[in-house]
Amino acid sequence: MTAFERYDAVVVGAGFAGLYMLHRLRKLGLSVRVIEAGTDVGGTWYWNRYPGARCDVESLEYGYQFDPELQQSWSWSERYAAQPEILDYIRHVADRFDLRRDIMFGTRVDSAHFDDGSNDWRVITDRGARYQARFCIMATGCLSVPTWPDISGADTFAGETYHTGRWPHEGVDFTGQRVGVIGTGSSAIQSIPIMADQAAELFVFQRTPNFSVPAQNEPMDRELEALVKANYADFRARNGQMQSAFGARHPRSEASALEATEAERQRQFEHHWQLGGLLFLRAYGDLLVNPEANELACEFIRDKIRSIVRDPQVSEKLLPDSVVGCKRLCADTGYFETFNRPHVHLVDLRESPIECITPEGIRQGGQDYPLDALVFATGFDAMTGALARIDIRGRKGVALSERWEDGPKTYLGLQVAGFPNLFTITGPGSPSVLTNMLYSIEQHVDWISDCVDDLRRTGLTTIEPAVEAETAWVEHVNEMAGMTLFTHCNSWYLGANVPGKPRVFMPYLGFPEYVARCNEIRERGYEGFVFG
Ligand code: NA7
Repeated sequence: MTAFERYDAVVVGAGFAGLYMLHRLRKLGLSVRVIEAGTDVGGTWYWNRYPGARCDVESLEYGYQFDPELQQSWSWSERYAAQPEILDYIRHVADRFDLRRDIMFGTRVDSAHFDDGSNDWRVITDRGARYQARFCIMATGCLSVPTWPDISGADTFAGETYHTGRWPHEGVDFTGQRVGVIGTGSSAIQSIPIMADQAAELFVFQRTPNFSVPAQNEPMDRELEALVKANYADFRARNGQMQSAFGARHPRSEASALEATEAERQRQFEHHWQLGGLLFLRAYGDLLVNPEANELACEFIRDKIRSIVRDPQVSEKLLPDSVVGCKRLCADTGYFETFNRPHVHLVDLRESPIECITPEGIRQGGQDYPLDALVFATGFDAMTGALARIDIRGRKGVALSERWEDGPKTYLGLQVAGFPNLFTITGPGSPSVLTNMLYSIEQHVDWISDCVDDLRRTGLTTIEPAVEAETAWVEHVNEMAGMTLFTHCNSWYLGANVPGKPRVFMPYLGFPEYVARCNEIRERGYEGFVFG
């Protein structure tokens, strides 16, 4: 058996989080090994190559801010960057900071075990590589494990099968084909208009109609870019004060939707519809806390759908009946318009679910839909999925899966009691997916780097949360979510999209206070943590 190769730190994942972590740890003089399943850097943006994949946070806000020169030199072509451009950016960063030489590509981590004797982590990969390191940092992403629903006959389908989260690198040409799409989440809503351009027939199998607001994407406004670049630090700082760490140019109105007149409301909603995408939810301060206020926004969007989709029977089926913003609001380009095209068909699974997949296509409601290709746009085992797929064991061999049997438990979303020196970048219990991911990633990486540096300088070996601090934090995360409408639907934030997953609201609602809290905790000598 090969010996364990020794590093100061092992980082799992080479997306935005893993790359910056590597950069920071190197600056501290640590030896680092990064392990990445993909054959290149990019994480989410490496895997999600489906047509139309695009970020819902503006490009000017979605890059790293740790390096002012990088920030100045890169130029985005659109208001919202598409996947190929974001991947180019990440590759550029990897080259610029010479990061690739420490990354092992095409390799998955099978296990990470804490060794009580040496206080080190022992990490073993699917290619038999063995690493031993003082720090083990999970940069495994929040949406990196695709879910394939358990539909009988799925493996008998004779045509090609795809998942939006695992799209072939060479792309797919659906020209002339009969294509079925299962799901109407963000990935489906972005890709359906483009697939419809190619396919001869497109069947959309919809279980839950979704809220979507046009992204209002456009070529980059060069004047705005110049303005932002002239004061980038200030622009970033203002974004950091927003509840979601983006969009400071369009702050949320503090007014109540319930107190406005009908005419005022229409104007305000229309203005935010024109701003586009996630900014729609900034129209009023109470949209995500008051069900009545929320319903007014829902009805505005439903009216938009009714006005866009010409066939009233189809538009009726597309009307969402839940809480807007409870699932992440989708940002589209021509989604509802696509249903006016004669070769695009909506199949409502609420009338009757998919019975089975056959070699020829999908059977639903006693009808067969013959297909040449089948696209699963069925989402991810979010936030905990990637961690659950690694055999992670802490002190005394206790498995993380056991500790998290009833849902993830962390302190600050950064660490787990009993798992010393294991860090989870944008882990469950941190603001992560409710914010601009780039902002939260950098904040976590900076905090972890400072922590590692503090440990080394003070000669301490390990850090982990005290159980009481972790318990209190988990309660606090739940309490914050409970004050909003985020628990009023079956979202992946709650794990509700994965059968059998404990229903726990995973991200932390409380940005930017969270950042101040992390900093204070460090200043007070890592309050709530214990050292070894
Ligand atoms: P989502 O948002 O989780 O959407 C998945 C979609 O797939 C959703 O419409 C689901 O319907 C549908 N789905 C899942 N399983 C089935 C089955 N068995 N039958 C029919 N339909 C099914 O994933 P996305 O990839 O679109 O987006 C994830 C995030 O990426 C997004 O929020 C952005 O932050 C970026 P359901 O609603 O569960 O009824």
